[in-house]
Amino acid sequence: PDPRPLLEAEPSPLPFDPAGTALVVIDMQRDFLEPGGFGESLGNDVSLLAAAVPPTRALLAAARGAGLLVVHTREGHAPDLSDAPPAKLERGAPTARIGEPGPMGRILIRGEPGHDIVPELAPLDGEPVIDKPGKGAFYATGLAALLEARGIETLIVCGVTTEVCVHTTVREANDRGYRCVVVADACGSYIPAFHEAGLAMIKAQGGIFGWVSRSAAVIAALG
Ligand code: TIU
Repeated sequence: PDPRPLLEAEPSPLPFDPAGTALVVIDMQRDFLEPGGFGESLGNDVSLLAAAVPPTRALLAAARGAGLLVVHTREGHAPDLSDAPPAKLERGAPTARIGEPGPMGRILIRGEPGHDIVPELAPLDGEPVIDKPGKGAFYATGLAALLEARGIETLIVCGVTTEVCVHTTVREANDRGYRCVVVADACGSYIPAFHEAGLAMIKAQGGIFGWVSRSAAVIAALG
């Protein structure tokens, strides 16, 4: 029999090997979570994302305690916008555009306060932070090389937003051969119906893109 412990998940439990698993925390940035940032500038109620913070804190503590690789991502662009395609820049109302000034600095620009990860979930020294110009964490980043070098085969994925950057990253990862377990209560969306649908899509059809679990189940498997 398989000696590995099982992680409770849908559509099925999966064998869990901490040495080959990374926690990937997607875009828990002030621009998305705090009033005055990019998310709010798009007309969103940013308080909807706050519920994901405590479960993510708990996941981080458990993953660090178990010695898992912890990877953080941030969506953003170089100050000269050279890594932002026109098709991305031209969208949004004039005040909501990437690179425009906002209350937390230029919107989604590296080095600006709004681009930072929220203080409650700050990366520890030595934890990789992947800066990404796209919605997915693999496009135009060093994530694939980093995971390969560490022998990672399973990703525990959480963050914001469920149907945008979490989904895109999970789809990219699934095609690259990673088992992806999305932590439902540690994800969030400005659009609750999209959060629910996003999770349902991942685990449908026998887990077509991956698995869906809860922070308590992941923490139990790590304990
Ligand atoms: N990180 C992420 O999901 N970026 C977005 O722009 N999400 C939205 O839902 N707008």
